[in-house]
Amino acid sequence: MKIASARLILCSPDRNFVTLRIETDEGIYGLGDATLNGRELAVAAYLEEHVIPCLIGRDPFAIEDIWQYLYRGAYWRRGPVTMSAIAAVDVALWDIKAKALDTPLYNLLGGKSRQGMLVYAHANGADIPGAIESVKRHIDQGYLAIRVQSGVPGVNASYGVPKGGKAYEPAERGLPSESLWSTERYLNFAPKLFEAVRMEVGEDIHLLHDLHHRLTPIEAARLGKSLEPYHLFWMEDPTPAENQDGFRLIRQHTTTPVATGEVFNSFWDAHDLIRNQWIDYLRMTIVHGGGITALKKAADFAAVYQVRTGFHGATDLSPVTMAAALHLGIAIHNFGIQEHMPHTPLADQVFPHHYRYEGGYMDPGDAPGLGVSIDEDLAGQYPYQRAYLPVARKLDGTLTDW
Ligand code: CS2
Ligand code: MG
Repeated sequence: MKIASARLILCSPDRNFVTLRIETDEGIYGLGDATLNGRELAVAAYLEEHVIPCLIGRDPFAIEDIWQYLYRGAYWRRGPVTMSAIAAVDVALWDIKAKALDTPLYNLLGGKSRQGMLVYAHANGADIPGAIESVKRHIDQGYLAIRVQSGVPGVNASYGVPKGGKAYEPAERGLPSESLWSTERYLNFAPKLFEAVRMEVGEDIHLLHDLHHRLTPIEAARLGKSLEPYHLFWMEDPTPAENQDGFRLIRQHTTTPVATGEVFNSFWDAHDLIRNQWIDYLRMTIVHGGGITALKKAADFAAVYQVRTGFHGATDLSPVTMAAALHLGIAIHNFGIQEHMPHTPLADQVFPHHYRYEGGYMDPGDAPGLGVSIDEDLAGQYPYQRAYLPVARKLDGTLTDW
C-alpha cells in the first residue's frame, strides 16, 4: 500500500477545524486533526507546503519512520505548529493502519485495558448559585466528575464562564476580545466556591478546577492549600509551565493534586515535571503534542512515576482528536480521566463518529480505525472564519495569561 494523495479540509461548523485526509492507492483513507485554535492557517500552510509533498508514495504502515522523518528530518524541532502538523499525519496513518487490518485502533495500542473511561464535564455559572445549578444538571446527566468554574465578584470575565449562559467555547470570531483579571479577588473567592459546591453535592462526586496558568507558584500553593478540605480531583494549570521548577514550590506546600500540559507540544515540556513527581496528571493534547506515537511514549514514561493521563479534550480539538484520545486512553494502563466537552450538534454532524458517552464514562466504539468520518458536503457549507482566543489584562492594564 502507498500514500496516493493528501489534502486539507478547512471548515467552521460553529468553530474552526483543520482536517487532514490521507488517501492510499488501495482506497483506504485516514483522518487527522490539525486544528490549532486561533492559528489554524499556520498549520494548514505547514502541511500543504512542507509536509504533504513528502508523503506521496510512502508506505502508510511505516508510522514511526514517517514520524521521525517529519520531526528529525525537518531539522527545526518542536513548536505547536510543527507538532500539530506531525500529529495530523500520525493520527491519519494510525487510522489507515487500523482500517486496513479491520480492527478498532485501540487494538494496535495494546488492546482495551478497561471497559470505559471516566470523563469529566464542564460546569460553570456567573456566581456560586449558578455554578451549583450547573453542577447539578451534569450530575443528572450521570457525570461522576465535574470541573467547576464560576464568575468572580469584581472580575468582568472569568475563565471558563460563557456569556449569556451558553456552553463554554474558548474561541471568538473576529479580533481577540480583552478581559480583566484580579488574582487577589480570585484567591479570596475560590475556596468559598468549593466549600459551597462540596456542601451541596456531598463527597462522592469528583470536583476539578482549571486555574488556566493565571497564578504564580506561591499563589497556586496558597490556593491548593485552601482547597484541601474539598479534596479536588485536580487543580489544573496552576502556573505557566515554562519554568518547571515552579511546580516544585507548589508541591512543597499542598497535597491538592496537580494537572498540566494542554499547551505542551513535546514530551520534553513534561520531562522534569514527571520525573520529579511534581504533577499527578499529564494533560497533553494528542493533536498539539505530536500525535498518538508521541503521546504513547509520553504516557509510558509517566506511568513509571505513577503519573496518570488526563488528555485535553476541549471543543477546539476536533472529534478526530477526541476519538484518538479515547483509543489511546482505553489502551494504556495509566489512564486517569478524559475531559469531555461536547461539540455542538452541528460539529457532531460534520464529523459522524462511533465514540459514545454513557453514565459518566466514554468509550471509543468498535468501528475499524478511529471510527470518525467527515461529511465534506456539510463541511463545505461552513467555511473557515478568522477567530481568536481572548487576551487578559490585570486591573491596572498589564497584559497577563488568559
Ligand atoms: C481549557 C481549554 O479545556 C481546558 O481545560 O483550558 O478550554 C483551553 O482554554 C482551550 O483549549 C484553548 O484553545
Ligand atoms: Mg485547561
